[in-house]
Amino acid sequence: MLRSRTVLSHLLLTLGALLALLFVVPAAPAQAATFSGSLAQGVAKIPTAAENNTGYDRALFPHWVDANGDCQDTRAEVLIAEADAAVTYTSASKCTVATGKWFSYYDRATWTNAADIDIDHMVPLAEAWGSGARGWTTARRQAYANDLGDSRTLVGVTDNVNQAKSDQDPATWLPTYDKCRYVAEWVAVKIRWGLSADSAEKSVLNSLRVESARTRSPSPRPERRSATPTGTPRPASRTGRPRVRRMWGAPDTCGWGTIADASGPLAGVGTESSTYPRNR
Ligand SMILES: [Ca+2]
Ligand SMILES: [Ca+2]
Ligand SMILES: [Ca+2]
Repeated sequence: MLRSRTVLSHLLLTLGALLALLFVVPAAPAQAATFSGSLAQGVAKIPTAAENNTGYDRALFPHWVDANGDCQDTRAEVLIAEADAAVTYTSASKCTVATGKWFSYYDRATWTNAADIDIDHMVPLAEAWGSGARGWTTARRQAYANDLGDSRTLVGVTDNVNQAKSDQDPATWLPTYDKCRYVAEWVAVKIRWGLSADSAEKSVLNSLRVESARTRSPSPRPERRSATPTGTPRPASRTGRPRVRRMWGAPDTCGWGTIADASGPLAGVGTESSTYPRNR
């Protein structure tokens, strides 16, 4: 009797376990860490919200920091990563970059003196503040301002072009060249950091996306010789692949590719330049 009761309770327990397995609620999938898609999908993914820049102060975004403690700050790390030729340093300690070779895609200018290159926050700090960063911790704002985790967030460009751009978004400022690439990278950064776009900005992003889809022939514009101070052609890419210059109006190059969401561990902090994806 005792034995059969034990067997029965065993059976009931087993049955219960099986039922529990059948009805177990699967854990909610973790939020997607990466995204990819067309520019149209990217633009649609950005929430529309009024931009409020009240209270913005550049000091709220600590930069340039030296997150990995090798004495090279974020500016130096980007200069080293984006250089098309070996860099030299201002001293034997190799903390500060002196010379190299950099191509500024906004104006298609090439520079060899690091002092002529500014590291542009693709989505300016004030723009980020007004598009969601006002609610972040200082640590997150520092991660944003020093993001070495995605080559699109920080871009080495001609210093006076960066100063002309200042805090503007695409509604009021676009580079002379490669607008398609610029807008795709702008969208990528906004998605990566979960930032919103104001309605004027959204309508420009949408109009550019329509324009890029409508244009069928991505015929390159002739280059201005004067735009390249050194007068030398750009070298072949280090990977051996031909350089693809993303043109305004080229529908196949307006996608925003794969974007890693920066909502997880603070992106880019401590990333060494050797792993920093090159911004070409
Ligand atoms: Ca460093
Ligand atoms: Ca804006
Ligand atoms: Ca370094």
